[in-house]
Amino acid sequence: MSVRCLAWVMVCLMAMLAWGCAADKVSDGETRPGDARLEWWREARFGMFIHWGLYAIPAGEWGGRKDYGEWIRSSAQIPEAEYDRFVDQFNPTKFDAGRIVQAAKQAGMKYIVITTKHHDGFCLFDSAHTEFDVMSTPFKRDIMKELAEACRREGIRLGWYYSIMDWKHPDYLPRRDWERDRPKEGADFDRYVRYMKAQLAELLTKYGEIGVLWFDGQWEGTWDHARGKDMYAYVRGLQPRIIVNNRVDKGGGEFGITREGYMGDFGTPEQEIPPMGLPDVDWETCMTMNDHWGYCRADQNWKSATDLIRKLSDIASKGGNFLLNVGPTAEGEIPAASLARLREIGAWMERHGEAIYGTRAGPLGLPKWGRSTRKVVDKTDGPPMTRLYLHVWEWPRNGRLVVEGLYNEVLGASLLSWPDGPSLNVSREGSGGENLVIALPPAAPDEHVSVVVLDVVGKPDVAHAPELEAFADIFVETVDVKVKAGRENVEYRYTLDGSEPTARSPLVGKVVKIGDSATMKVKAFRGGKAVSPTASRAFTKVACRPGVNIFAAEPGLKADYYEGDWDRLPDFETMEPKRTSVATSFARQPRDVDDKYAFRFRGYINIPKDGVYRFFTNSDDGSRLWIGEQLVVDNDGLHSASEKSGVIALAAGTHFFTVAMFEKSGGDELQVMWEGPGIRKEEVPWAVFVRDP
Ligand code: FHN
Repeated sequence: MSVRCLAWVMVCLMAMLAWGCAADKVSDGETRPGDARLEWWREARFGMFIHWGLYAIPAGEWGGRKDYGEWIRSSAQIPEAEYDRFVDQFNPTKFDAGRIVQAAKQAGMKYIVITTKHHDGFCLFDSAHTEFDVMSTPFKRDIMKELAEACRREGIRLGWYYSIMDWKHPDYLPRRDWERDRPKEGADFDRYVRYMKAQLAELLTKYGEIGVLWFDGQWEGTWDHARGKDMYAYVRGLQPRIIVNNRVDKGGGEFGITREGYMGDFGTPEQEIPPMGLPDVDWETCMTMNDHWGYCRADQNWKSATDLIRKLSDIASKGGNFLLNVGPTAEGEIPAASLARLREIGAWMERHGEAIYGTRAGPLGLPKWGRSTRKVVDKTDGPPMTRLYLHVWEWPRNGRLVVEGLYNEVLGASLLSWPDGPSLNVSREGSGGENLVIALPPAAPDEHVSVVVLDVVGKPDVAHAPELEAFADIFVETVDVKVKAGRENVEYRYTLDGSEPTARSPLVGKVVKIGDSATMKVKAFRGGKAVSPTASRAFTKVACRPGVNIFAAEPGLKADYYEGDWDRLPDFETMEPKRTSVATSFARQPRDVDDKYAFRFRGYINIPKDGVYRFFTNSDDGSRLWIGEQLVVDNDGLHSASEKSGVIALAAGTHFFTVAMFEKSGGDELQVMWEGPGIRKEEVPWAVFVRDP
């Protein structure tokens, strides 16, 4: 290469380097646990859920009712042979994968998750392991193959929904309790899991790269944590970069968020949005546009486009993804009412997608006027900047948008839908100037949600009340209290007599050790001025509950077994158990039915040291835990597997111990954990339980 040519190349390289430096780097600014696999998914924020199968043929109508959906086989108790007749009727001649994928893309959706096999066991793909699939229908086309090709063409990520529960496969257990024509003799659940794995191998090797595996139907007793762990590893082995939801396992707790120790890359709240969001957790709300996942002709209870856009705004403001469902008809088309909403959402996303894609949870909580999301802009010519997107749901009539408790220096404000428009005037109000006032034009730029872009210097500096961290509100000798750090350049000052902290109150060091009952109040100060509301928490010094004397004890607990149909725990003191056995585990106890039963475990617990203990139960359905007559954990009611806890001060020694649980239908978890002096949270070891002989 000549010297002249080399010089030109050097000039170009330098120019490229300079240009590269000149471009600010916009990101969500977070380095989160979990690996890069999820980055595209976190960036995407918005996807399409598709529930489609044989159930689209009856379209919700059966036996005079019109309100069924994808559960119609089970809910209407349709015998297998009668339901199988739909196979010969499935011929969605208007199905066009490209049109469906374009509808998602134009709505601003970045990924699609479709039911390859729902609970009825029918497969929308060509499976070598069953005849109960689309190739046995008049349609005879591999719908998943056509969808995968359309997604590749349109640059949309594709995910598979796959139901663990299967009402067709002879090896799946349990049967539906109304089924009389499908005896369970000979059923082999391990053989069913091998069938699942064989199908998943087809789905993960024949259709190219799959972005998400969305398991469902994990709640029945035959599926357990061990199988969930094994299945997660199996799927990741087939496609290492695939993202797997938490319904592969049994750890979906409140809001479908994964409890510690369970598998799954993201939580799956369904038809709900966690009210306060879930910081530092990956989660996705899935939701229907009307009241059904599968097509229901009579269901015209459609959410408005404004409602759906505000749900998207709410979810993104809390750091979640939104998986919005469509249920295609038997002809293979997305219902017109769904398409109309997708178009409206798409028009909004065209102008406002920047406030959703690649953002992180907003720092402003739940202001009256709407929500917020944020991105970090690494400036090349100064400190990092935070770009706040203020999602204004209710446009202020007085033209003043008040953003409370935001201390950052403001660089500028504008309307996202009018990027070339004039900057918006920003002023400050409040005793410490902590409230921003943004002057807005009289009319809202958008009928659904308008977005104001607010650029501020540095990380969000918001006047949230300090968070006080301590093991419990009760203590025996002393309790250590910490303040959760989070804001830069502030001092936390406190009082213990319930008075308001001032700039002269003591500083909170690493920890505040409290030895007598007290109400601790904490406030943040900067330059002698209060820059946060006051946080307050009462701590009470208590005596340890004394143990009881017992004269003889055998290992284990007595397990009383009851049968009945409850929505809450009954009063077992008024009931005779069907039988009583000895338990050495809270897991699978011998029972005569799969649903509508209860257990009460009774005996004693040996407490090793004086101190405050926190007990937990994780159960589906309700459970409660007592020490003596004192109710310590109340986790009662009808719910999926979820965890509750309570605390009690106990003296070293033996204490009466009772746990009760009931199971109405579906899953039947019961786990009992504890945490205490020298004990990190763990399942209570059975060595500490004893019972009367
Ligand atoms: O039973 C299914 C239901 O049919 C639907 O598929 C939803 C979507 O998440 N998941 C289960 C209910 O939790």
